[in-house]
Amino acid sequence: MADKIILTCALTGSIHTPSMSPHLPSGPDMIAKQAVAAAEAGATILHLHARDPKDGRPSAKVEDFLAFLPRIRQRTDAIINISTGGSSQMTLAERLAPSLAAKPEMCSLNMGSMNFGIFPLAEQPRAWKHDWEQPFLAATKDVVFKNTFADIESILTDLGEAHDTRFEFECYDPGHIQTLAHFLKKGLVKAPLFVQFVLGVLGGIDASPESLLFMKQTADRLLGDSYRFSVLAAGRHQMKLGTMGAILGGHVRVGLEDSLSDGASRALAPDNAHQVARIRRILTEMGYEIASPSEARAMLNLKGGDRVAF
Ligand code: KMH
Ligand code: ZN
Repeated sequence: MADKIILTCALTGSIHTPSMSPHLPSGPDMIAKQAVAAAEAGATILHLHARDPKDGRPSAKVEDFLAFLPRIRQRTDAIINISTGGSSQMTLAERLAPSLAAKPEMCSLNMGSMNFGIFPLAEQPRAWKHDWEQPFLAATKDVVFKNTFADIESILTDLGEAHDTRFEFECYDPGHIQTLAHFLKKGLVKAPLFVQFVLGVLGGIDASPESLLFMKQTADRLLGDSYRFSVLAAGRHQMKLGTMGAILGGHVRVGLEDSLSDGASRALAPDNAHQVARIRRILTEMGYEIASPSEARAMLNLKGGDRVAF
C-alpha cells in the first residue's frame, strides 16, 4: 500500500521579505498563530525559521525561536522541524544555535554549497517597508550558501547523533543526492532518509516535470529503498509539482517560505493554512490520504514530540 502523504508547511523562511506580502509571518505571534492554523488545516510537519520581531528580517537568535516554539508545541501535535539553513548570509554557528538549544525531532540539512540567488526579487519595482530588504536580496548575487562536507558532517554529529534529531535533507540538484549517498555509504545517515527535492531556486535545478523525474531517478539509483522523498517547488510551480510528487509516490511541502501565491492565481495567499488546505483538497480529491503526525513519526523514525527541549 502506498504511503500516506506527509504534508510539510514551511511558514516563513528567509527568501521573501515583509514588503512582498502582509501575510508573510514576521514575528512570534504571527508565526505561532499561522503554524497552529496550518497544523489544523492538515500539515503534518511545520518547517520553521524565525524573524526579528521589530522588522521581520531573518533571525538566528535562540530567543526569537523560543518566543514561538513552546506555544506551537502546546497547541498542536505537528512535528516541529527547525531550519539549519537559516539564511545564506548567516554563519554555520548562527544557523545551528536554535536547533542545538531546542533539540527538535527534525531539522533541515542542506546537502551542498551553492549560489542561492534571490537577487532578482530586489530588482522588482516595489514600495519597500524596511531598509534591510533590498540590500539583503541584492547581496545574494555574490554570496555562497556554504554547506561543505565538513559542515554537513558537523550537523550530523552535533544534532543527529547528539540529540537524536532526524533530517529533512534539502537537495537542490542531483549532485546533492550523490553527497547524501556518500554519507549513507559511510554510515553517517541512516534509512529511512527524508529527502526534499527543492526545485526552482536560482542556482539549483529548475522547477519542471523533467527535473523532478530526473531527481527521482537519481535518488532511486543512488539511494535505493533507503529514502522517501518530498517535493518543494518555488513560486508558482508549488502546487502543480507538489501534486506530481504525490503521483510519483512522494510527499509534499507547501508554505509561504517558498511561494506567496494562493496556489491558483497571482493573488497572495491570505495565510499558510490556505495553501495547506488547497493541497490537501487536491490530494484527497484524487484519493490520497494525509499522514497524521504520529503516522509520520513512525514512517520517519522520529524520537517523539516529548523529547525536545522547548
Ligand atoms: N526555502 C527552501 C528553498 C532550510 O531552511 O534549511 C530552502 C530551505 C532551507 O528551506
Ligand atoms: Zn527553510
